[in-house]
Amino acid sequence: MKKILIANRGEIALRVMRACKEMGIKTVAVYSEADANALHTRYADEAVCIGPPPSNQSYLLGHKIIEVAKLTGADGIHPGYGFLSENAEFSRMVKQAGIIFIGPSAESMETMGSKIGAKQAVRNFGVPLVPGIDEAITDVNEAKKIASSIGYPVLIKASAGGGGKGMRVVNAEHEFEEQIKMAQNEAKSSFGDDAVFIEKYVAAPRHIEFQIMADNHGNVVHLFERECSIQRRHQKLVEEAPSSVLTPQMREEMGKAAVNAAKACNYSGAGTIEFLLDEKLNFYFLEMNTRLQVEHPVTEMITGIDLVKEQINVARGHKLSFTQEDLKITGHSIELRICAEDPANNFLPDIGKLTTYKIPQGYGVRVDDAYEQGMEIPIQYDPMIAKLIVYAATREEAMEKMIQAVDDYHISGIETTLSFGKFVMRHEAFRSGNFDTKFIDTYFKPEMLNEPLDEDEELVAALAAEAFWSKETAVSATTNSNKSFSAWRLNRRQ
Ligand code: MV4
Repeated sequence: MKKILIANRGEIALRVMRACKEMGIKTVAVYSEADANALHTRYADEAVCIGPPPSNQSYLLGHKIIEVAKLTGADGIHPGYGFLSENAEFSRMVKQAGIIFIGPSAESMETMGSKIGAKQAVRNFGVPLVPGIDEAITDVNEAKKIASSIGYPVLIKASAGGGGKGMRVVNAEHEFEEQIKMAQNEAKSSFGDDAVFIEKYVAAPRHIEFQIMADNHGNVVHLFERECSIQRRHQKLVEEAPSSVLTPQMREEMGKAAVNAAKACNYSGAGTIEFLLDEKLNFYFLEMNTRLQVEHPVTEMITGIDLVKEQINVARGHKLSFTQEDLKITGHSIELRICAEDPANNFLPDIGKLTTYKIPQGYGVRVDDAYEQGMEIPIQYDPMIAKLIVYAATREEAMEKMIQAVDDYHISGIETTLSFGKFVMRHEAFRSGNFDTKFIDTYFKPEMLNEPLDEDEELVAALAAEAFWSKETAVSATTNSNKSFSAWRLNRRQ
């Protein structure tokens, strides 16, 4: 493979391009009109506009992307995450065009894309499942009997659902029949597939996922776990590796189950097996993601493996460059997703112009981003603007490093989740490792973001406020004057 088209944008496009450049592989960027000046467009060796800003008129147009790959002579396509990264039809089209799709086969994607299909595939491979039914419900009375046998509350899930969509908790038998019918209707209208199944509801689970790498020579390894329980409405905000609750024995057991789940679908490339961990530390298979994930850097930091380079080498037919025995956890890594969202305003998107954008630096500080000072955050795409990743010898040091890196990250012009990251790092529940997927609902309130200012900060805030208000007064008194007063001059006692 001598030239790769990156069918994505933002930080992941740059991330993949950097790996390509280090490998001496040429890169092709595709971009929408909204990304004409984007960094990934400038960083690639070649860049081709594929349409107007809406994703369904640009980054989701598989046939157009393949056409650009042919025109530029790209012999590989890397889909990144999101967009077409788990689209089996696209990976087939790429293969039919004689181009290498850097990812798993269409068959693996399809097996794991259906929650019922994924459970049926892994259940005979020693992968523990949540007690429930692994078939689409056709007979409500039969399902009701099984729900009673596993015990309420139960969870109704849409097989084609994902990210929490299409889930309903049923607390008692008398609700069951109506909830099943509503779940089937909702699944039909949302996903075009009314297949639903039930599972025992695992209250307040932790979300632990295992990174998998598989080559086309029968080698399948896990690269340990990531803790992803700090989520808001199924959107991860803070991830770390390793988890603070896994014992070496649990890690070995879950790692084996993850490898077996990958083998169950003849997996190739980078993938992630998601587990639920209940309060008794029992783990259950949740689903498999057949793509490189946003949070892959924390795994890279504790293993020293460049996952994108491994993906490319697997796609070009190489064996994995390491065995399971070669892999060790060294240190601890934490990632904070920096999103253009206002945590003080229910995390609502807050896009705009980056009037200030200065990233932190230093030993063990990594920023995967895609913006420069002065750039506008386009409204059409995901509000994540960067990932702040820190690495240190211990979890305690990594938390302190994250706090310092957040303080050294200067963004103005938009609100971001930086302050939320600091709130998490300083919270006792997180610091002690005693948290689950309900952390934000349980502990976070917007007023907690206004950390008390220290004395100097108080003074500066007071001076700035006086400068502002006295300027207001001065301007109203000298509306005809076109003199510009510096804030300090305005600040002089009148
Ligand atoms: C569950 C569950 C409790 N019990 N399944 C959420 C999204 C989808 N990936 C599966 N999810 C869940 N499935 C059973 N049987 C709780 C969740 C869940 C969750 C899981 C992982 C991370 C965050 C979550 C937030 C809410 C609910």
